[in-house]
Amino acid sequence: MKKNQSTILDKASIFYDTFERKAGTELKVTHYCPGCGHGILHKLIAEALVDFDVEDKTVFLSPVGCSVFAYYYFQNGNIQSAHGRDPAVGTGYKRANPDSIVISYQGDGDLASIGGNNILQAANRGENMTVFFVNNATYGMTGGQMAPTTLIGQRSTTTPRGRTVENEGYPLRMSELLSTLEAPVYIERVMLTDPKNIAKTRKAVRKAIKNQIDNKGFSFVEVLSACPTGWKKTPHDSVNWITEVQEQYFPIGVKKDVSEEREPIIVKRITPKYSDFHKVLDIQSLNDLPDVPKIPDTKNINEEIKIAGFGGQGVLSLGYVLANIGMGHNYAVSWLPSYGPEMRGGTANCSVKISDVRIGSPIVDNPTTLIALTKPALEKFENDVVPGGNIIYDSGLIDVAPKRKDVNVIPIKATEIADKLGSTRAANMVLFGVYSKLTGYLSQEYIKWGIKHIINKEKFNELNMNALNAGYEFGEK
Ligand SMILES: Cc1ncc(C[n+]2csc(CCOP(=O)(O)OP(=O)(O)O)c2C)c(N)n1
Ligand code: SF4
Repeated sequence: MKKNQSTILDKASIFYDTFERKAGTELKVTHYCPGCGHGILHKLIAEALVDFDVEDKTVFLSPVGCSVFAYYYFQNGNIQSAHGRDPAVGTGYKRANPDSIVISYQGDGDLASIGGNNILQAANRGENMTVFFVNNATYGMTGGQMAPTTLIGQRSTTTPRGRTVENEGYPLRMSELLSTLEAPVYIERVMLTDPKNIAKTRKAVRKAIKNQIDNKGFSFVEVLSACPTGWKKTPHDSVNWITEVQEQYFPIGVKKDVSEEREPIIVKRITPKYSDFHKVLDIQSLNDLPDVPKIPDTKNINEEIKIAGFGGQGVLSLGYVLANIGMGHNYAVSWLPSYGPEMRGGTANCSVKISDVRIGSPIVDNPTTLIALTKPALEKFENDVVPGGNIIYDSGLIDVAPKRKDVNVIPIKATEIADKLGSTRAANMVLFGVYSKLTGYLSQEYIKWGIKHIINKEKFNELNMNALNAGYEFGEK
């Protein structure tokens, strides 16, 4: 990236040379209306990022609103969040990448309305990020509806006769509200009206970014910004309206500043090896137990298992036991339960992944093995199984066979077998036995040992072992 300094009257190098907003076009101008404040604020932020030399580690969070297209202009990292969710997305990004610079750029609809709680919680946690809050007293993008910052008496498409206290309440002063919180470091309101105030905005922008570079915590700059289109005014009249009307209710100035006295918060990123996760989290690993059996070498596997049935059939616990035993074999695993609000009897399923490589997402869309314990479960997931995959189903409970011809279909009367062994509840262990025999990558010795320790209920041991053996022997046949 070419470097230039903002003192040179040139476009900051963090901006793309041309903007390809529409395929095949190479525009030199932004999409903002004449007189809109967004463009000026973009420029001030861009220049600060270049001058601080942090453009390569900056992530700009675009909101839903007129500035949604910021990613066409800034050539640093970009994330497009759902409406109002920048503070939550920024929190996640910053915590995973403490050395990055996170810029949350939000309109008043985005920040103070739909995302009101998001910003409040992020500010209250003191996330080390910089928030630019564009207060243009309207929803610009959607055509001028009332925003939480729309002034009393101000007309909008949803308050055609003007906002009233009786109907819509008072406009929200976000800077004042947030400055009552302990955690934020710096909160200032500025306005983009004239060179003097733009210079003040420039200073505030820099300070808010510098605070983040210095790990001081949460900084927030509210910018009174013109929306001539939404306000149905000329650019000139819009600027006058800010100083004559808007600023009366939203006075500019520093609302809170403890940047000098606040000690930097240095977050150390910990990246333990998989095998050390339990130590970091201070939980005991199954494999720390003294009698742990020999663990076979890991193989190249990528198992995606969906186990589905009703609550009470042991669907979730089968997945849980399976994932733990996979983890004991040193595989990366995930277990994602999904169930209705009922304690028993509602639909329940879980997704389990067991892999020799890192797992990006716990969601199983296309299982390599489906274990179905009810007819609705089989019908729901049958078509999702990968070609060549397995469908193991309880044929005592499900009276229709799967229609798929391109998968291995294994019917077993698991519940009936478990009943004969002493309890319906061991049906899940029968199915585990079939699965383990069929796939063959888990050690039987370890499975038996693991089940005892994971379930940890002495009185079920014998039943579970018998059920597991029954399934295993069935699988052999
Ligand atoms: C979940 C969701 N709800 C509603 C919308 C519609 N929507 C798009 S932009 C917007 C308001 C944007 O206003 P503001 O945040 O003030 O930004 P401005 O356009 O004024 O810069 C709304 C409600 C949406 N895109 N997504
Ligand atoms: S509608 Fe308003 S906020 Fe949106 S680009 Fe136009 S002037 Fe700017």
